[in-house]
Amino acid sequence: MSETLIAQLNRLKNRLNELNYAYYVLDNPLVSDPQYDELYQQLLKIEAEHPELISSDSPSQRVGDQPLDHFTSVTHAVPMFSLDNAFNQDDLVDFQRRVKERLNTETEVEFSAEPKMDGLAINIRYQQGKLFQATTRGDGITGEDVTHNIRTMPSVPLQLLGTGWPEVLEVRGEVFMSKQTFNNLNAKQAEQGEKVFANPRNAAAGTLRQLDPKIAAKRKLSLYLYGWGEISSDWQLPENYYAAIQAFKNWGLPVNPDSEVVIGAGGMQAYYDQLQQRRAELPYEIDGIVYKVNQLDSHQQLGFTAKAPRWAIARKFPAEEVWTDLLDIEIQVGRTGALTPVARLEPVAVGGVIVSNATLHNLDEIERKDVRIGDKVIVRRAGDVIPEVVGPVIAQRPDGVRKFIMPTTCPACDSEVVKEHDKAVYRCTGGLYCPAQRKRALQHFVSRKAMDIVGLGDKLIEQLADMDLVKHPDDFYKLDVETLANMQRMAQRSAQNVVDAITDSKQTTLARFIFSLGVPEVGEVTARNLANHFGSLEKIAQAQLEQLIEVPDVGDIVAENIVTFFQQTHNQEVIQGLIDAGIHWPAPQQLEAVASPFTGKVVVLTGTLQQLTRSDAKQKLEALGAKVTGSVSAKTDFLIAGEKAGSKLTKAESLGVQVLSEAEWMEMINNG
Ligand code: JCF
Repeated sequence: MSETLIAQLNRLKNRLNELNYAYYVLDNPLVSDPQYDELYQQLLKIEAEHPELISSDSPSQRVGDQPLDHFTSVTHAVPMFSLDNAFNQDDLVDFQRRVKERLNTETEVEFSAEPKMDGLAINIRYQQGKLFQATTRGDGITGEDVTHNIRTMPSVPLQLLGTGWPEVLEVRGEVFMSKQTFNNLNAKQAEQGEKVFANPRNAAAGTLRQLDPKIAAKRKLSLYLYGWGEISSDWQLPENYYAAIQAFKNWGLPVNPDSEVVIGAGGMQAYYDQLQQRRAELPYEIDGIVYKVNQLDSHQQLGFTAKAPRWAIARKFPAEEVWTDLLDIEIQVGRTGALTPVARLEPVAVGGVIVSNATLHNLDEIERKDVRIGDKVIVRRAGDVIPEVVGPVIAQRPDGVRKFIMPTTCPACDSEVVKEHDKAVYRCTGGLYCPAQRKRALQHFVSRKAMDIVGLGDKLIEQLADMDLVKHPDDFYKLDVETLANMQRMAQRSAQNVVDAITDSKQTTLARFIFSLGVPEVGEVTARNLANHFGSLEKIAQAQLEQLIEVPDVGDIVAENIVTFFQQTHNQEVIQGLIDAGIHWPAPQQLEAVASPFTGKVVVLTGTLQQLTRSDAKQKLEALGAKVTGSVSAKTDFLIAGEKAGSKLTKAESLGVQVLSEAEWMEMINNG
């Protein structure tokens, strides 16, 4: 065997390991995907020609050929503990007080703070720098050997990088599935008629529980390390926890980039606040924050209770997923007649609010999830997302549950219900005859991004519509203070405020007016594009299909909807009524005239702005000819970062995207 071939093979393996580390752990790719593939192919070629040179730490050996036929139990060298919980700031203040007392100190304690990953705890043992065994936490004393699955995870090194690692190194962390991977996986599972997972945690658990490593290899699990088990005495732990974790990172092991060192209860609270804010936009799910005393000799002094270390605590976020009873399924009729099944729930706290209704989307979803009336169901509310029913808890299904049946006539107007061709949507055919559709159209008309009439709430509109005082949007402008003051929960003063708001709304923009009409599938952006393109209501109303599809965002179906809408005598009458009531807007500005540093640029907004709302800022940028998008990529020209900007800012900086503060942006507009 030639020495040079072995040397060449080792060089390739080392290079691939390094590139893998840069990509998966540092999140900072050094080469393009094809360049990586090319090197990998070279490795495969040599190994194919010389199978005797294949070693278990080769990047080609992540996925074993044969499924296991059973799992093996493994007793942990050092038990795996869980954590005590804190549910509010007071609990954290208490925690620090206890720590200070036991350490006999008066000074504020330094803590490491890290997101608490919602996944599964794992122990990974390296011997002589090579991945030896990976085990689940199990009951903390014994777990199961899942080495075959952990090996497939690209972020887990088969061979530690660098030098100086101990002979035996056990690292501990959380295996999880990113939100993105989870969504892709479920979409694929559904498409193939396979089981969909309730949440990323279950998907990760289901994946680790597979005997065949090919499944884990396909599902892209992730790992962040947060601790250690046995470590041989040839390596000296650093002075603090945070530094120990960073040492792991330098050996090629993945650690959470969002962890920080904070001081005292105040520091813990500040970290909680900022992470809570970013929770929805984090790429992974978390159920709280873990704080650990940073100084490692203090860990010795503090020790353990029966089940958890005294030097650590988990501050829980409000649960985003809870179980409750599904009392009934009712039908809600939307603005365009779509029938949406809505779950009536036994009220329950989820994501920090009390929820008693949740969407079930459509009949297909109900059937796919097999949700039945009377079931115990999993309810989810993440960030600002509308609460939804994830699925039934089959193990707790009571006797006598019944299946939901889609009505054949509209519950609001008795008109026939039709199923839309090729879609999951059922629709009431009642149109504006249907009181439910009328109410939704009225609510849309006054909504914030439409005519923005504050004070005309949903309940008030329901009453006005039920009493036939308002049938169509133009009727709002005929309301007087007396009529409104007679409504439930209204007084003279609030009635006057509503009338004032209605009057104020008469001065608007063409884009808002178009949007408020509620033409099917004409949203805020399309309405603005129509207004900019045509410049006047008459031109839009008279436009032919061919002219309409020239407008950005407008396709065949939307164009058809627009033509049909303006052809209907009834709609023409309502529009005339609104114009007669005095609704007006300024003539549109000539868009071509505004040339600015933002013309033709792709801009992303993030963080909290001080001078403008997010939607006004977006409008302003668009008026300057910019395209405003939601996420940062290599195509982004500018990121405008308000206060508390988070991951978008980090990403922009790593991509070299120009970042502007709100003030810098304003200055550019004013001078440019
Ligand atoms: O992210 C987690 N779920 C997590 C769990 C983080 C930690 O730092 C932990 C943990 C469980 C036990 N630390 C311990 C000691």
